Amino acid sequence: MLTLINTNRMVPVIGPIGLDYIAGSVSQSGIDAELIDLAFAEEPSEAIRGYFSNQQPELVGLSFRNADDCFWPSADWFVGGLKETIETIRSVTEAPVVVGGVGFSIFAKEIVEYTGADFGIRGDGETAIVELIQQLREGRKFSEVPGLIWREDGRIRSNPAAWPSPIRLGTGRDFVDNLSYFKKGGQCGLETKRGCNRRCIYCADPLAKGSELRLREPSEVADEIQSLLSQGIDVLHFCDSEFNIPRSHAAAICDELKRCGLGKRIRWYAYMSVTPFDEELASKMAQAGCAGVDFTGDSGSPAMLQTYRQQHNKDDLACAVRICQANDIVVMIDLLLGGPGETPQTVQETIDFIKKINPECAGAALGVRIYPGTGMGEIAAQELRKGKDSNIRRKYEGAIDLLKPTFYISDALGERPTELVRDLIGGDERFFEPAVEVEGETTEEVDGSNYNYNENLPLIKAIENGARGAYWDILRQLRKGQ
Ligand code: B12
Repeated sequence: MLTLINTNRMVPVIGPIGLDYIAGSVSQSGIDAELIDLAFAEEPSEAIRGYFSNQQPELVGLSFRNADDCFWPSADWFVGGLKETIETIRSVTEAPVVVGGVGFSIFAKEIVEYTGADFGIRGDGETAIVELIQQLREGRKFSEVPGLIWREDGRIRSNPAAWPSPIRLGTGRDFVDNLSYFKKGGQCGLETKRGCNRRCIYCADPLAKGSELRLREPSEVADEIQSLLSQGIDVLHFCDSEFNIPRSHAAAICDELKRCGLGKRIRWYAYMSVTPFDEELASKMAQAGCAGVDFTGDSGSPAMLQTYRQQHNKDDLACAVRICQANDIVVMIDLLLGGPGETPQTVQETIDFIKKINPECAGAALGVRIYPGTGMGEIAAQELRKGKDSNIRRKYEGAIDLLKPTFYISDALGERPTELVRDLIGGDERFFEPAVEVEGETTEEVDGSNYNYNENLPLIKAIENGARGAYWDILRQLRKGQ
């Protein structure tokens, strides 16, 4: 028997959809699985001790979604908590522990090392965990388990990431209490594909999901939506890195949802790249139930778009906003301010441009989380080799350790970059602003003006009061209503 544990206690709660998919695959292989959901536990260590007082599984699998909240200056870090959870598990069971999840996969070896876990699986969990259980039962040929990280002869060994292609996922979605997540988290996730073939310098998605696009059959996605609908869930968030890459698949998904009559029964949101996008796709999306899109806009400065290795230009972004609005799709633009070469002028250029193209809202995130194995990781390493650390922001002491929240904010923005950005925004309510530290607290705890979803109290309250949808859309409406 396999015991799966959701370790993500961030609120508003987001369902551990990876565990739903994994449980589907494990049960198809004839292995029983049970869930300890720490998101809903009052006292996590009590919940763990209580469970193991009368259960002895053959393997304990922990899902680790967020290594940190990726938000400066909050910089909330969760790997320390994961280590404590593993220590608690060790004190009550001899069963081996395996960790997986996006946050895990970005830092796989480092996390196995830091937390003392027996195993980790980098990449997709569905087939890898079944193979691990089989190898634990007989053979112990760990080199045959896709994506596995394990200890052998005092060192850590690893197999290539588990990114099977094509992917076929279970559609039952009945392992996790999705309805409770929906009521407390306002939306429910599902995927239409995995992987991203773009090379944006800051993005960790290719580390966790691979650079190959691994598509799901549209009919499988529609079946999954039917399962969620039958559980009472009708507001969804596609969990693809970018829904419209490739465009043909996005269009095929929309066609299928329309064909099944789902477009009128659900509302959904997605992350999207600014290109490829056009009238026809927007119209298909609207007919398939799309309520809103969060574009990876990044910047309104051509120089910064090039630095980030974006494929779109300013005109594409302006055009994408117009097309959405013509199709009643609400638009959020995610900005990434403070990257290499950012200056007060490029920030001003971006903010002025966003004001002009007038999306419903824009997130002005300041500070780029630096991940090892990305373009940002290389830039930061090069600067550090030259003895330059003035662009690096962090809250921890000692040597720079990218496992811990480490950000890049161009020093050209001066001593008080947050104030600079907020001044340029000038109180324009379409923008979610970077948070300012107020006596050790960040402003989201004070006035809810930013869009860190970690402990976002106004958001939690709105969902309790019945709000549903993407968080930026709920926050946007809250502000309008004020
Ligand atoms: C969609 C999304 C969102 C949506 C979620 C909508 C929803 N209803 O689900 C929203 C907008 C709400 C969101 C919010 C946040 N997100 Co987000 N999100 C994503 C995204 C794009 C997809 C996540 C997902 O669900 N994937 C699909 C599932 C099925 O995949 P999975 O969880 O990885 O599971 C698979 C494997 O990892 C593995 N696995 C999982 N568990 C286990 C367990 C075991 C034992 C094993 C063996 C394997 C295994 O198998 C699974 C199936 O193959 C990812 C990036 C990405 N492309 O993955 C970022 C991402 C996870 N988010 C991230 C962050 C930071 C956040 C926020 C903290 C941001 C913030 N400050 O507000 C919040 C956290 C919210 C919360 N309560 O947890 C970061 C985490 C990075 C990090 N440093 O750890 C990511 C990686 C984006 C990024 N590159 O920065 N997010």
